[in-house]
Amino acid sequence: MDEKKLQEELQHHVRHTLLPLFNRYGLDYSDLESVLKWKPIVLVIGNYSSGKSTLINELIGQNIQRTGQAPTDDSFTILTSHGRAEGEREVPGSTLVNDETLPFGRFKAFGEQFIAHFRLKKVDVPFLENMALIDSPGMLDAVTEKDRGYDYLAVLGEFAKLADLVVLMFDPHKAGTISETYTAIRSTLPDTSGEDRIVFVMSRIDECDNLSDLVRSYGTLCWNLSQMTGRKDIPTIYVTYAPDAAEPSEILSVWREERDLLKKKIFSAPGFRVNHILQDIDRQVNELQLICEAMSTFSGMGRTMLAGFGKFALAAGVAAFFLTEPIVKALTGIPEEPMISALLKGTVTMQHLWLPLTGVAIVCFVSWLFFTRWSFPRLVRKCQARRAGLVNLDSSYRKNLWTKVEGRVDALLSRARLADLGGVHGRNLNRITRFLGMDLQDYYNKIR
Ligand SMILES: Nc1nc2c(ncn2[C@@H]2O[C@H](COP(=O)(O)OP(=O)(O)OP(=O)(O)O)[C@@H](O)[C@H]2O)c(=O)[nH]1
Ligand SMILES: [Mg+2]
Repeated sequence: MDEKKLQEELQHHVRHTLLPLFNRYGLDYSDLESVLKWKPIVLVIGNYSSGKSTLINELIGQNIQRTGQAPTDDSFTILTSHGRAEGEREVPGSTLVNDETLPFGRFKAFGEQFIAHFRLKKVDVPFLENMALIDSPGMLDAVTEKDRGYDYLAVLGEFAKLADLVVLMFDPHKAGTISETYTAIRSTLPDTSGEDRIVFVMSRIDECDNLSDLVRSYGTLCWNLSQMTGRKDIPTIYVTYAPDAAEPSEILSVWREERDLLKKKIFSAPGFRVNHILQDIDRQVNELQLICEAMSTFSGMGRTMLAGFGKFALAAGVAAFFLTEPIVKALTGIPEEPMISALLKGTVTMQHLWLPLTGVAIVCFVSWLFFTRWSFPRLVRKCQARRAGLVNLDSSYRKNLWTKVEGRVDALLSRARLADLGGVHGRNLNRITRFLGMDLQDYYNKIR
């Protein structure tokens, strides 16, 4: 199936089936909305002077991005065929973050300094019609937010959420020793982008004096990566060089194929888009399911309690119906003719009934007051205190998601009303479970 059509179909499905539920449970779905909004994105990040802009220029076939040996570029630049108006070659950040049709509205929060370092360049090459490349300022050592004027790593994280492929570049001189790179790999990227979306690249290999120098640099990068990712298995690292900048040599001819693989991977990014969207939907709907499951368990507990309380109130009501009158009569001497004797004579009128019914009404009122003012708030407090017990946390995946949503559950519980004891959460849970089990699976099958 055509990827673009599938994306539209998904967008429609999400809007109609899921958004009302996200709203109902107050779950932020702006990440998902942003991803659904626009075209596939490849984000190129890495050390300063690792060859990011050179690679982008090569892919595009034009010298569009400035390159240089020192930290050269301090802007995030989107390169795509998109243009707001005909003839407009460059769109400033202020326009990008205010354009509803683009997924960059959230970047406004990073402030003026960031917006001044954000832009879109319109490039008329066919492959950029259905995708966008993002060039980024190089990662540096010993910089603070103050130096950059905005939170660079947070910005990187936001772009990584949108990107279908994150190309992370190193060069042999600084094979993974830059502090911003360390933080990006250690925390920013794992939180925002799936592991399968990150491509590690060692560029500028022509600058290695010989093969053993190259092997040493490669080994250093592997070692540093394993330290940074905390994983024992080393991910694939593509090795590459820029043909225009490199002196031709025998070593390079061996790596030509690998360069081609990297380029192929980048050009095939639009193919990962639907998978990326499905992964995001999967994660967000699983979060929603956890919240709904917690609320459904809570409402089940509330209903059980209400049923028990109902039985008690019924028994108390029956007792009140028959006992109110004798008690009042014993205390005050009225009424003259008790309801029971009128009942036996078959002469019962409203006059005989008002006292027993008042007794029943008082019991109902007191029971209701007791339930709403004491039992229900107590149940809410109990569920808030032991909220992890409301859901099934049988896998580390669910435990991870739970840490993200338990605050939301707490907030929903603190606003719980008696209406929450109806079947609405159970029905919503069924809808969500059906979506995850059937609809989403169907979409996964379509892209296989
Ligand atoms: N020898 C050689 N030089 C390269 C290669 N790739 C890039 N260069 C050079 O390295 C320098 C840095 O390249 P850029 O593309 O500007 O690097 P960058 O990662 O965009 O750098 P910043 O934008 O500053 O972060 C430039 O002078 C390029 O000509 C390569 O494969 N081999
Ligand atoms: Mg650059």
